[in-house]
Amino acid sequence: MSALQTLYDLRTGAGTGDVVRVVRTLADMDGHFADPEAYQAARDAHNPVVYEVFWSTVPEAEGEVPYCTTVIQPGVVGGEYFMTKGHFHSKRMTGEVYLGLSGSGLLLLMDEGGVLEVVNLNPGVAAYVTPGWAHRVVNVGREPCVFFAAYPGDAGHDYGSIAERGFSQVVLQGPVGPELLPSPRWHGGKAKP
Ligand code: PAN
Ligand code: ZN
Repeated sequence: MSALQTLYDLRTGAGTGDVVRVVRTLADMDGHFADPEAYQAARDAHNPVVYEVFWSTVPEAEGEVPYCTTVIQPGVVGGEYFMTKGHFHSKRMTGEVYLGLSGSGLLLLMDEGGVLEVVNLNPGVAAYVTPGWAHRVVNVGREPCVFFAAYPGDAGHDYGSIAERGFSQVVLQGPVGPELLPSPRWHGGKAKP
């Protein structure tokens, strides 16, 4: 046995030690935002970092429990908040635990039929991702949104169906706060009212 250890800064989410940093910029998120023109303009202008993941080096294998922190920057594209890509687990009946560390996020949970549930992922909130449900976090605050996650090593990440259809609802900046609206890609219409 070799003891893996990571030191996480609980405010910034940055990890050191046995950790791999993965950066997702806007260019890595083609097709994920509801407004293609706004997306292209922001990507071509300055291609900001949307989120980073500080992944443990725990193997992605049965019996293992990989973990990571995710740091989502504040920002919007066409009024839609920065967010993670989101995914189903390839091995559908595997769950996950998220723990909010800093900032304010919305955890979107969606079943295969598009039924959506929302959890406020604030600091201290341990949110359970039920097996079979896709999951995405949206940063609805003005500071980076930071959370910790741990999941079964054989879960696998299925990004394909989300890249194809997205989630059934999008989270847009409204006059008094975040608003959930039907996604144009699920419902064949416009996201903006
Ligand atoms: C998380 C996510 C992490 C990044 O560790 O992988 O927050 O989000 P995306 O994977 O959607 O880009 C997790 O849910 N792992 O299973
Ligand atoms: Zn997951």
